[in-house]
Amino acid sequence: MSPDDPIILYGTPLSQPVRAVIWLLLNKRKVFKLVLTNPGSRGDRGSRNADFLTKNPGGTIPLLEEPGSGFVLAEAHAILAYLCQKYHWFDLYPNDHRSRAKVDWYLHSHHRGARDASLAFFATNVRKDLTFPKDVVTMSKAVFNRHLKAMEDGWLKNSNYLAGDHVSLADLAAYVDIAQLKPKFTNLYDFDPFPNVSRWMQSLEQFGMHDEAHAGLAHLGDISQNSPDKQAIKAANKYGYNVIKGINSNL
Ligand SMILES: N[C@@H](CCC(=O)N[C@@H](CS)C(=O)NCC(=O)O)C(=O)O
Repeated sequence: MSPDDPIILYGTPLSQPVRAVIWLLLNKRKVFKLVLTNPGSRGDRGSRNADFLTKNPGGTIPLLEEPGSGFVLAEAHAILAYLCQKYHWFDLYPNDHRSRAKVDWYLHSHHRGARDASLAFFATNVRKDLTFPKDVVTMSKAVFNRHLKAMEDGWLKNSNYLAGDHVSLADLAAYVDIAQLKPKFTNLYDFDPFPNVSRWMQSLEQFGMHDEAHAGLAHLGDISQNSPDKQAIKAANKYGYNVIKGINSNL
Protein backbone atom coordinates (compact mmCIF):
# COMPACT_ATOMS: atom_id res chain seq x y z
CA MET A 1 0.00 0.00 0.00
CA SER A 2 1.25 3.47 -0.79
CA PRO A 3 0.86 6.47 1.53
CA ASP A 4 -1.12 8.09 -1.30
CA ASP A 5 -3.81 5.41 -1.19
CA PRO A 6 -7.06 6.65 0.33
CA ILE A 7 -7.70 6.06 4.01
CA ILE A 8 -9.63 2.90 4.78
CA LEU A 9 -12.71 2.76 6.95
CA TYR A 10 -13.87 -0.67 8.11
CA GLY A 11 -17.57 -0.92 8.87
CA THR A 12 -21.11 -0.97 7.51
CA PRO A 13 -23.43 1.95 6.68
CA LEU A 14 -26.08 0.71 9.13
CA SER A 15 -23.68 0.91 12.07
CA GLN A 16 -24.31 4.16 13.92
CA PRO A 17 -20.71 4.99 14.95
CA VAL A 18 -19.48 4.06 11.46
CA ARG A 19 -22.12 6.34 9.96
CA ALA A 20 -20.85 9.31 12.01
CA VAL A 21 -17.38 8.86 10.50
CA ILE A 22 -18.81 8.34 7.00
CA TRP A 23 -20.87 11.52 7.36
CA LEU A 24 -17.83 13.57 8.41
CA LEU A 25 -15.66 12.23 5.55
CA LEU A 26 -18.38 12.78 2.93
CA ASN A 27 -19.16 16.24 4.26
CA LYS A 28 -15.49 17.20 4.01
CA ARG A 29 -15.15 15.57 0.57
CA LYS A 30 -12.27 13.45 1.87
CA VAL A 31 -11.75 10.38 -0.30
CA PHE A 32 -11.88 7.09 1.59
CA LYS A 33 -12.40 3.42 0.92
CA LEU A 34 -15.16 1.70 2.86
CA VAL A 35 -14.35 -1.96 3.53
CA LEU A 36 -17.56 -3.73 4.47
CA THR A 37 -17.00 -5.46 7.81
CA ASN A 38 -19.73 -7.36 9.64
CA PRO A 39 -20.01 -6.41 13.31
CA GLY A 40 -19.55 -9.32 15.69
CA SER A 41 -18.86 -11.91 12.98
CA ARG A 42 -15.89 -14.28 13.11
CA GLY A 43 -16.14 -14.82 9.34
CA ASP A 44 -13.67 -13.54 6.75
CA ARG A 45 -15.17 -10.07 6.68
CA GLY A 46 -16.09 -9.95 10.35
CA SER A 47 -15.00 -7.63 13.15
CA ARG A 48 -14.19 -10.60 15.38
CA ASN A 49 -11.95 -12.58 13.05
CA ALA A 50 -8.28 -13.06 13.95
CA ASP A 51 -6.93 -10.59 11.34
CA PHE A 52 -9.29 -7.83 12.37
CA LEU A 53 -8.54 -8.40 16.06
CA THR A 54 -4.83 -7.77 15.44
CA LYS A 55 -5.85 -4.29 14.26
CA ASN A 56 -8.56 -3.66 16.83
CA PRO A 57 -8.44 -6.02 19.83
CA GLY A 58 -11.82 -4.61 20.86
CA GLY A 59 -13.39 -6.24 17.78
CA THR A 60 -15.65 -3.30 16.94
CA ILE A 61 -16.34 -1.12 13.94
CA PRO A 62 -15.54 1.61 12.94
CA LEU A 63 -11.82 1.15 12.44
CA LEU A 64 -9.69 3.61 10.49
CA GLU A 65 -6.49 2.55 8.75
CA GLU A 66 -3.95 4.76 7.02
CA PRO A 67 -2.21 2.94 4.18
CA GLY A 68 1.53 3.28 4.07
CA SER A 69 2.09 4.06 7.74
CA GLY A 70 -0.21 1.28 8.88
CA PHE A 71 -1.63 3.58 11.56
CA VAL A 72 -4.92 2.22 12.87
CA LEU A 73 -7.50 3.79 15.16
CA ALA A 74 -10.77 2.52 16.60
CA GLU A 75 -13.60 4.17 18.57
CA ALA A 76 -15.74 6.53 16.52
CA HIS A 77 -15.18 9.59 18.68
CA ALA A 78 -11.40 9.10 18.70
CA ILE A 79 -11.52 8.77 14.90
CA LEU A 80 -13.69 11.86 14.46
CA ALA A 81 -11.43 13.95 16.69
CA TYR A 82 -8.27 12.63 15.01
CA LEU A 83 -9.54 13.44 11.52
CA CYS A 84 -10.58 16.95 12.53
CA GLN A 85 -7.18 17.61 14.09
CA LYS A 86 -5.25 16.10 11.22
CA TYR A 87 -7.12 17.97 8.48
CA HIS A 88 -7.80 21.15 10.48
CA TRP A 89 -11.58 20.83 10.38
CA PHE A 90 -11.85 23.19 13.31
CA ASP A 91 -15.37 24.30 12.41
CA LEU A 92 -16.57 20.94 13.81
CA TYR A 93 -13.94 20.44 16.52
CA PRO A 94 -12.84 23.92 17.63
CA ASN A 95 -9.23 24.70 18.30
CA ASP A 96 -9.66 26.75 21.46
CA HIS A 97 -9.57 24.76 24.68
CA ARG A 98 -12.92 25.68 26.15
CA SER A 99 -14.98 25.27 22.99
CA ARG A 100 -13.33 21.92 22.31
CA ALA A 101 -13.90 20.80 25.90
CA LYS A 102 -17.64 21.43 25.45
CA VAL A 103 -17.66 19.14 22.44
CA ASP A 104 -15.68 16.52 24.39
CA TRP A 105 -18.10 16.85 27.31
CA TYR A 106 -20.94 15.71 25.12
CA LEU A 107 -18.89 13.03 23.32
CA HIS A 108 -17.91 11.37 26.61
CA SER A 109 -21.44 11.47 27.96
CA HIS A 110 -22.80 9.92 24.78
CA HIS A 111 -21.56 6.40 25.55
CA ARG A 112 -24.01 6.03 28.43
CA GLY A 113 -26.75 8.18 26.97
CA ALA A 114 -27.81 8.53 23.33
CA ARG A 115 -25.81 5.41 22.47
CA ASP A 116 -28.32 3.38 24.50
CA ALA A 117 -30.92 4.11 21.78
CA SER A 118 -29.15 1.62 19.58
CA LEU A 119 -29.34 -1.25 22.01
CA ALA A 120 -32.77 -0.44 23.43
CA PHE A 121 -34.59 0.14 20.14
CA PHE A 122 -32.50 -0.52 17.04
CA ALA A 123 -30.53 -3.69 17.83
CA THR A 124 -33.45 -5.39 19.55
CA ASN A 125 -35.45 -5.00 16.31
CA VAL A 126 -32.68 -5.56 13.79
CA ARG A 127 -30.47 -8.21 15.45
CA LYS A 128 -33.03 -10.95 16.01
CA ASP A 129 -30.09 -13.40 15.93
CA LEU A 130 -28.95 -12.00 19.30
CA THR A 131 -30.71 -12.35 22.63
CA PHE A 132 -30.71 -9.27 24.80
CA PRO A 133 -31.56 -9.84 28.48
CA LYS A 134 -34.85 -8.11 29.31
CA ASP A 135 -33.39 -6.20 32.26
CA VAL A 136 -30.59 -4.82 30.12
CA VAL A 137 -33.06 -3.57 27.50
CA THR A 138 -35.24 -1.98 30.19
CA MET A 139 -32.23 -0.21 31.67
CA SER A 140 -31.04 1.00 28.27
CA LYS A 141 -34.49 2.43 27.54
CA ALA A 142 -34.43 4.30 30.85
CA VAL A 143 -30.92 5.66 30.21
CA PHE A 144 -31.90 6.83 26.72
CA ASN A 145 -35.16 8.44 27.86
CA ARG A 146 -33.35 10.33 30.61
CA HIS A 147 -30.64 11.45 28.18
CA LEU A 148 -33.21 12.71 25.69
CA LYS A 149 -34.87 14.73 28.44
CA ALA A 150 -31.48 16.26 29.34
CA MET A 151 -31.07 17.25 25.70
CA GLU A 152 -34.59 18.66 25.53
CA ASP A 153 -34.53 20.62 28.80
CA GLY A 154 -30.83 21.40 28.91
CA TRP A 155 -28.42 21.31 25.98
CA LEU A 156 -30.96 22.16 23.28
CA LYS A 157 -33.17 24.52 25.25
CA ASN A 158 -31.07 27.64 24.75
CA SER A 159 -28.81 26.72 21.90
CA ASN A 160 -29.24 25.39 18.41
CA TYR A 161 -26.77 22.52 18.74
CA LEU A 162 -25.29 20.40 21.49
CA ALA A 163 -22.11 22.41 22.00
CA GLY A 164 -23.41 25.86 21.12
CA ASP A 165 -24.90 27.52 18.06
CA HIS A 166 -22.80 25.71 15.47
CA VAL A 167 -22.76 22.10 14.35
CA SER A 168 -19.93 20.11 15.95
CA LEU A 169 -18.78 16.50 16.24
CA ALA A 170 -21.12 16.21 19.24
CA ASP A 171 -24.14 16.63 16.95
CA LEU A 172 -22.95 14.08 14.39
CA ALA A 173 -22.24 11.52 17.13
CA ALA A 174 -25.61 12.04 18.80
CA TYR A 175 -27.68 12.25 15.63
CA VAL A 176 -26.66 8.86 14.23
CA ASP A 177 -27.96 7.05 17.32
CA ILE A 178 -31.04 9.17 17.93
CA ALA A 179 -32.39 10.09 14.50
CA GLN A 180 -32.29 6.53 13.19
CA LEU A 181 -35.46 6.03 15.28
CA LYS A 182 -37.54 8.82 13.74
CA PRO A 183 -40.48 8.15 11.39
CA LYS A 184 -38.44 9.04 8.30
CA PHE A 185 -36.13 6.10 9.07
CA THR A 186 -37.02 3.10 11.28
CA ASN A 187 -39.99 4.74 13.04
CA LEU A 188 -39.22 3.17 16.41
CA TYR A 189 -39.69 6.13 18.77
CA ASP A 190 -42.20 8.89 19.41
CA PHE A 191 -40.39 12.23 19.44
CA ASP A 192 -43.55 14.35 19.85
CA PRO A 193 -42.81 15.10 23.53
CA PHE A 194 -39.39 16.47 22.50
CA PRO A 195 -39.85 19.60 20.33
CA ASN A 196 -36.29 20.89 20.85
CA VAL A 197 -34.80 17.53 19.90
CA SER A 198 -37.13 17.37 16.87
CA ARG A 199 -36.09 20.86 15.76
CA TRP A 200 -32.40 19.91 16.21
CA MET A 201 -32.86 16.73 14.12
CA GLN A 202 -34.52 18.76 11.37
CA SER A 203 -31.64 21.27 11.31
CA LEU A 204 -29.10 18.48 10.98
CA GLU A 205 -30.90 17.12 7.92
CA GLN A 206 -29.51 20.25 6.23
CA PHE A 207 -25.92 19.45 7.20
CA GLY A 208 -24.14 18.50 3.97
CA MET A 209 -24.22 14.84 2.85
CA HIS A 210 -26.89 13.92 5.40
CA ASP A 211 -28.95 12.02 2.84
CA GLU A 212 -25.97 10.28 1.30
CA ALA A 213 -24.60 9.15 4.67
CA HIS A 214 -28.07 7.89 5.65
CA ALA A 215 -28.94 6.25 2.31
CA GLY A 216 -28.58 2.70 3.69
CA LEU A 217 -30.77 3.50 6.68
CA ALA A 218 -33.43 5.10 4.45
CA HIS A 219 -33.32 1.98 2.27
CA LEU A 220 -34.03 -0.17 5.35
CA GLY A 221 -37.13 1.98 5.95
CA ASP A 222 -39.87 1.73 8.57
CA ILE A 223 -39.36 -1.41 10.67
CA SER A 224 -41.85 -0.60 13.41
CA GLN A 225 -44.30 -3.31 12.33
CA ASN A 226 -41.97 -6.00 11.02
CA SER A 227 -38.34 -6.66 11.88
CA PRO A 228 -36.13 -6.80 8.79
CA ASP A 229 -34.72 -10.18 7.77
CA LYS A 230 -31.06 -10.83 6.98
CA GLN A 231 -31.62 -10.13 3.28
CA ALA A 232 -33.16 -6.72 3.96
CA ILE A 233 -30.27 -5.75 6.23
CA LYS A 234 -27.74 -6.91 3.66
CA ALA A 235 -29.53 -5.03 0.88
CA ALA A 236 -29.63 -1.82 2.94
CA ASN A 237 -25.90 -2.01 3.71
CA LYS A 238 -25.13 -2.73 0.07
CA TYR A 239 -27.27 0.18 -1.09
CA GLY A 240 -25.55 2.55 1.34
CA TYR A 241 -22.16 1.19 0.31
CA ASN A 242 -22.84 1.85 -3.39
CA VAL A 243 -23.95 5.43 -2.71
CA ILE A 244 -20.73 6.07 -0.76
CA LYS A 245 -18.58 4.36 -3.39
CA GLY A 246 -20.19 6.46 -6.14
CA ILE A 247 -19.44 9.72 -4.31
CA ASN A 248 -15.85 8.71 -3.61
CA SER A 249 -15.18 7.79 -7.21
CA ASN A 250 -16.32 11.27 -8.28
CA LEU A 251 -14.09 13.16 -5.81
N1 LIG B 1 -17.79 2.76 21.38
C1 LIG B 1 -17.63 2.19 20.07
C2 LIG B 1 -18.86 1.36 19.76
C3 LIG B 1 -18.68 0.60 18.48
C4 LIG B 1 -19.76 -0.44 18.31
O1 LIG B 1 -20.58 -0.70 19.20
N2 LIG B 1 -19.78 -1.06 17.13
C5 LIG B 1 -20.66 -2.19 16.89
C6 LIG B 1 -21.44 -2.01 15.59
S1 LIG B 1 -22.56 -0.66 15.68
C7 LIG B 1 -19.81 -3.43 16.77
O2 LIG B 1 -18.76 -3.38 16.15
N3 LIG B 1 -20.25 -4.54 17.35
C8 LIG B 1 -19.60 -5.81 17.18
C9 LIG B 1 -19.14 -6.43 18.44
O3 LIG B 1 -19.14 -5.76 19.49
O4 LIG B 1 -18.77 -7.59 18.38
C10 LIG B 1 -17.43 3.29 19.03
O5 LIG B 1 -17.99 4.37 19.21
O6 LIG B 1 -16.74 3.07 18.03
